[in-house]
Amino acid sequence: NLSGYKNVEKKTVVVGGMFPIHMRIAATDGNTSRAPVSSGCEGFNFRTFRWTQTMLFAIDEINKRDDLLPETDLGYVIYDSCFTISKAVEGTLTYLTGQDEAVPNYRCGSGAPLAALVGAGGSDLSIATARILGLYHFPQVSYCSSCSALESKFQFPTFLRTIPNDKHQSTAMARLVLHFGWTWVGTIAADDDYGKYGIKDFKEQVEEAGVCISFSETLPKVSSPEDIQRIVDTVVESTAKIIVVFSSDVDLSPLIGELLRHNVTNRTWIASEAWITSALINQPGVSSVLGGTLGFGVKRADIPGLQRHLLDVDPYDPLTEEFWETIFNCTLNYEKALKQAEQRATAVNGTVSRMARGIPDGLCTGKESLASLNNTYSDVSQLRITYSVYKAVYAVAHALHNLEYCVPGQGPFTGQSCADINNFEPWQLMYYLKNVRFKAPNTDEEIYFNDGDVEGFYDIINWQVNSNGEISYVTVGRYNGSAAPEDSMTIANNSIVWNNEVLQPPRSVCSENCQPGTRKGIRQGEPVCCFDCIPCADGEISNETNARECFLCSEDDWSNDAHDACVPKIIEFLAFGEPLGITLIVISAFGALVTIAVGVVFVVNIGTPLVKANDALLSFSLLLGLVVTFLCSIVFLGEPQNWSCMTSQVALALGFALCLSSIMGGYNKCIPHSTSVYHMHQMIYPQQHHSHNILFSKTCISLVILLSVTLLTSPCFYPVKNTSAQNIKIILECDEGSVVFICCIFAYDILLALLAFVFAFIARKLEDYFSEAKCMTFSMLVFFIVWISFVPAYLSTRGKFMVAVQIFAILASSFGLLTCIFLPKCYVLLVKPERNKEEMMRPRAKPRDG
Ligand code: TCR
Repeated sequence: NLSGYKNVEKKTVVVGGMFPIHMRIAATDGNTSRAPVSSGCEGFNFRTFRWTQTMLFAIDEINKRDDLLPETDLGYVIYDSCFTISKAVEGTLTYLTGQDEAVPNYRCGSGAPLAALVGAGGSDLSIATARILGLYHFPQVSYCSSCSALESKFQFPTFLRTIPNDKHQSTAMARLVLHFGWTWVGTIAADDDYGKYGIKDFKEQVEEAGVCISFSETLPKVSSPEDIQRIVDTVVESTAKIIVVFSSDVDLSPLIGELLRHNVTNRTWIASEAWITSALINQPGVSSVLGGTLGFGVKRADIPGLQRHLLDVDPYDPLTEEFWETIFNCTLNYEKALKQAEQRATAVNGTVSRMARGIPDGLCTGKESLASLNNTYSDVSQLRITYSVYKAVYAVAHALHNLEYCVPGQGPFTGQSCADINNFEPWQLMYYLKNVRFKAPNTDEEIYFNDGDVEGFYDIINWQVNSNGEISYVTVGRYNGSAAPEDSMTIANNSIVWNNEVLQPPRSVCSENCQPGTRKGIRQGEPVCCFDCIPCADGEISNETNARECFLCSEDDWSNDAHDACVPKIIEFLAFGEPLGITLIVISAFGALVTIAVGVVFVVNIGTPLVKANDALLSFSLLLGLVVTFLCSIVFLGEPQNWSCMTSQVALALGFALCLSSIMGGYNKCIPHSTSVYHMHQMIYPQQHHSHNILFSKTCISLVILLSVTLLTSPCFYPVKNTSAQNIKIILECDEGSVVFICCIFAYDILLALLAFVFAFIARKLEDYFSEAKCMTFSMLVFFIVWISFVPAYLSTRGKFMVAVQIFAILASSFGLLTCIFLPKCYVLLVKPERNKEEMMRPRAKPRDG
C-alpha cells in the first residue's frame, strides 16, 4: 500500500483509493504451524493499473489547479484489493485505522484527515467495504461497482458511484434481445454479485416478454478445467445462438480460452460493460469466436494529458516497480536480477557456477520505452472506467472544496455551522458529496448523484473485425436509461457487423414460427419457446402465425389447401351445360322423339289390324307414359329447385305407373280367357271381365289420388345442401322427403311391374302372332335388371353422379320398354306391311289344353 504525502505547508487531506491491481491472491501452502501472514497477490492487471494511475493523475491535476481546493492538497493512499473480498476488507480496515495491522476502532496519530475511499473495484468488494465504511459513516465513491444491490441506501448509507446502476444495463440488454427478436438465449454469469444480479434482472425482463432461456451457467471464481469444460459443452450443445455474458473480464477469460480451443463459432455474444472493451478478452485470434459481439460500454471520454502521465511513470517508484518488471519482463533490483540469473544458469547447467560480476541479463535499464509497447495500460482510446475513476476523484475534490469554502453561519449543519477542512467528520463530507454538482473538466458532462447513482447512459459497442484480423470497437448505438422507454435506445442496425456469412442479424429461436395453417403444439417438459408446428386438420384453419389452435370452418365452408382460410365449399349438381348433362338431355330427347314417332306411326296405321289388335288406347297411354319418363329425366338435371324436385319425382312415379298399368292392361288382350293366367287374373280383379280400360283407369285414378293427397299433406320435395357426404363439396340434391311416401309410390310401381312380369312370364308360351307376351316378358326382364343393378350403382356413387345414375336407369328402362314392346310392331307396320293382315292376328292353330 502506497501513500504520498506532499507539500507540508499546505493542509492535506488524504483520499483513499482501492483498485484490483492484481487478479487474485496467491494460494497459501496451508501450513498451520507458522504464524499466518496476509497472503500475497498475483496476476498483474495492466488495465486496473491504468485506473490507479488515473487517480494519481487526477489528484495531481487537482493539486495544480487554482480554482479547486487552492489551499488544500490531496494526498492519497492506494490499496490493492487483489480482486478478492478479504483483501478489500483488510485494506479498508487498514485505511480506517491507519495501522498496518488492521485493528478497527483504533486510529493513532493525528495524521492528515481521511476524505473518502475511491473504489474497491468489483461490486462484491464494494459491498464488503461499504458495510464497514457505513458503520463509520465514511463516504465511499465507487468507479466500477455497478451492482443493483448497492442502490439500497438502507444497507449502504454512504455509498456513491460514478458508474450507472446495472439495472439500466440489464434493461438495455433485454431491449437489445427483444429488438432483434431473439427468443432463445443462453446466459453466463460470474459467480459474484455483479453477474448474479445483472443476469437476474435481465432474465426477469426478458422472460416477461416471452423470451426463453436456453441455459444459465455460472462462471466459478476459482475455475477448474472441468467447470470450464462443462460450460463449453453447454454452449456447444445449445441451439441458442445468442449468449449473454454478465461477468468481469478476469473471470471470463479462462472460458474464452477454452472456447477458442474448441473453435465455437457462429454464436453472437452479448457483452456486459465489464468485458466489452477488455484487452484481456480481446486477444489476437478471438475474432472467429467473438467477432460480432455486441455490448454496452459506459460513457467514454478523452482525458487530455493522461497518456503523458501514464508514459512518464518513474520505474523506481515503489508503486510502479512491479508494473515495470512485469511489462518489460525484467528485474529492476540489481541483486535480485543477479540471483535470478544465477538460478536460471543452474537450472540449465545443473551446476552452480558463480557468474562473472557484470550486468546480469534480465536487469531492467529503467530506460525501456513504454510508448513503443502496444499495451492496454497506455491505450487511451477506450477511457470508460478510467473516466469513471477520474470523475470519482473530482467528485471528492469538489465536495472537499465545498466543505472548505462553506460560509460560516450559513452552513448546512446544526446551527448553520460549517465543517472544518482540517478536522471534519466523515458524515459531514458525506453531506457535501451527496449534493455535489460539477462539470467534469474537458467533457462538459454535468456530474451529480441522484440517490448515489448517476444516469444510465451507455454506448452500444460492436466488435468488428478489420482487414488485419484485429477487432475494433465500433459504437453502433446508444442507450439512455432515463429517457422514455420508446426513445431510450437508438441503434443503427446497418452499421452492425455480424459474424455470420450472410451478415444478417442471427436468428435465435428454439422453434421457428408456426405459419398460418399450422398450430403450436407444446413439447412436454420444454420451455414455451420450443414447440412443434402441427398442421391443421382438414376443415380446420389457422390464419395467424403461431396460432394456438385451429378453428373449424363453418358448415358451408371448407379449408383451402394451405389450411389458412375457409373457402366456400364447391356447390355440386349435374348442370345442363356440362358434357354429361348435354349427353343425357340428348338421349332423353331422342327417346321422347322416338316415342312420339312411334305414336305417329300408330296414328297413321290406326285402322290396321295390328294396331287394333293391341288396343290403341293402351298403346297410346304406354307411349305417353314413356314420353313422360323420358322428359322427366331432364328435370333431374340442373340446380335442384322446389318445383323441379317435386316434378321430377312425381312425374317419374306417374310415368312408370302409367307405363306399367298400360302393360298390365295389355294382357287382357293377349291372354286367352281359358288359360290359367286368365283365371289368376280373374282372381285378382274379380269383377272385371274384358274391362281392361276400367282396370287401367282405376290404376291411374288411384295413383293420382294417392299422389295428390300426399303432396298436399306433406310438401316434402325441396332441394337440400348435403354437406356430410363429401367434405369439400356441398351436394345440392332433392330431399327424398318422406321416405314412407317415396317407398309407397315406388312400391306401387314395383308391385305393378312384378305383376306384369308374372303375367307375361306365364303367358310367354302362349301363341300369339306377334309374340306379344314374349315381348312383354322380355321388356319386364330388362326393366328389372336395370332397376336391380341401379340399386348398388346408386348407392356407391357420390354427388352429382347419383343423379346421372338415376337418369341412366330411367332412360335404360324406358328404352327397354320402348324397344321390346314397340320395335317388332313398328317393324311390321313400316317394313312388312303385308303381314299386317286380319288373319295374322289370330293365334296359330295349336291344340288347346282346356
Ligand atoms: N462493474 C463490475 C466490475 C467491473 C469491472 C469492469 C471489472 C465493471 N467494469 C471492468 C473489470 C473491468 C462493472 C462490478 O462488479 O460491479
